[in-house]
Amino acid sequence: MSGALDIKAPGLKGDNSAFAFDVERVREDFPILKREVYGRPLVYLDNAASAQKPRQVIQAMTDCMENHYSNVHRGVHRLSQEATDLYEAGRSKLARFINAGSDDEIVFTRGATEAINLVASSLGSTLKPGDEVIFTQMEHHSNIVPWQMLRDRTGITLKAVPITPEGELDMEAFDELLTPKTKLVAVVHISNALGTINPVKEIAQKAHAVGAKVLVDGCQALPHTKVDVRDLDVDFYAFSGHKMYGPTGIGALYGKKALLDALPPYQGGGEMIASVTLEKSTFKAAPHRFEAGTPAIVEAVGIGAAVDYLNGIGMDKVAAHEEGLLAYATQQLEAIEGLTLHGRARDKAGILSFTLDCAHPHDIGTIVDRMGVAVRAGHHCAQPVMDAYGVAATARASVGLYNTKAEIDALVEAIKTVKDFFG
Ligand code: 7TS
Repeated sequence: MSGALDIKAPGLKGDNSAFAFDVERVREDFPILKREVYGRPLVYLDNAASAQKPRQVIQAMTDCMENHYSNVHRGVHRLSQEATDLYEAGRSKLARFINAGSDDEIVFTRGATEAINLVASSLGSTLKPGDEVIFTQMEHHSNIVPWQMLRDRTGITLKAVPITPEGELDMEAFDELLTPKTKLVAVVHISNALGTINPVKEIAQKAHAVGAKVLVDGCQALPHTKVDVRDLDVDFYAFSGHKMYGPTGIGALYGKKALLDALPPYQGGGEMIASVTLEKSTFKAAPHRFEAGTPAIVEAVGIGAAVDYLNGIGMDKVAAHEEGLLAYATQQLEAIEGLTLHGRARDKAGILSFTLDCAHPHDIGTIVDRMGVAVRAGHHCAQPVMDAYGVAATARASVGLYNTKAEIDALVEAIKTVKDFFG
């Protein structure tokens, strides 16, 4: 196929972004997309919950386990050195992917949830009653609950930025909430429930002007768009591997080096110490001071392979493909009578939350599943968003780089079947 995408095999580096985006070629990389569900081709539109894995990621992890596996950072033997090199290479790839200042600014965690809890625990231990943390009504529960738990432990004050009917952050309200008492602003980059892309660069500038730090939950952003943490000038950036075509069990916290080094450790144990006596311990510098115990070694290799994979395509091409799908899906869904789309931000990613006036979201999810279409139904761990729209739940289709217009058509057909069933 002339001009077609040539995704490289694992281990081979190179930027293929000069090639055209050929979605059929991309789909070949994802073995699971060949399977059927209830006798119909799988249409996977639940990428915001977790994305499928290309064989390049699967093979890189298998290769690590078959040929290079050992514990890391502690062995003098050959395999331990190879495993350590592979593990650290995963860190380097992530650092370059988000344009961190150095590899030391990437702390491996279990995922975004643990990355946020790390900040809430470590930075949280430096806060005092009267200090304020601002989050937003658009957060996933993982960027709400840790702050409420911290408030209950320390007596800090929490403030929430409301959202507009279109599903954007109310920036005037944000300006009013922000004061010299604000120590941290915790905000989602792209909302998992609405698809809204938030102005995190502007938020960071404003927060820094009052001396506050900024933590961005980038879970939904990294798989879909180019992220440059230094251009955004955020202090912390949290994300998960499994949403960016990598494995579960790994993610990372980006943090500015000076900030990470100044924070107390999160968990204690092996590998994070400089020295231990029965009386006291001293700790390594970041990132190792935050990585107690044996880490997710094979998964670090997998997330590195996912970065190679995305770089091989080019994030500009991924974003453009998904923008096309979003525009098409929005147009198609809007044409369905009785369907309400929730979240109409001007700057939006490929997430379509909707309700039907004739059917509950769980019924929508169950019936479209019988037609091979996987969407999520529920509150999407964003109950305050549901409250804002006065609904208990929505059905949500979320696109990934391998989705096609034909799959959007399949979704639309499936929704029409739901309407016929209940209508
Ligand atoms: N932040 C956002 C914006 C998310 O979408 C999610 C997961 C998380 C944090 C938590 O990520 P984890 O990997 O630590 O669990 N979101 C979803 C979702 O939308 N449906 O299932 C999980």
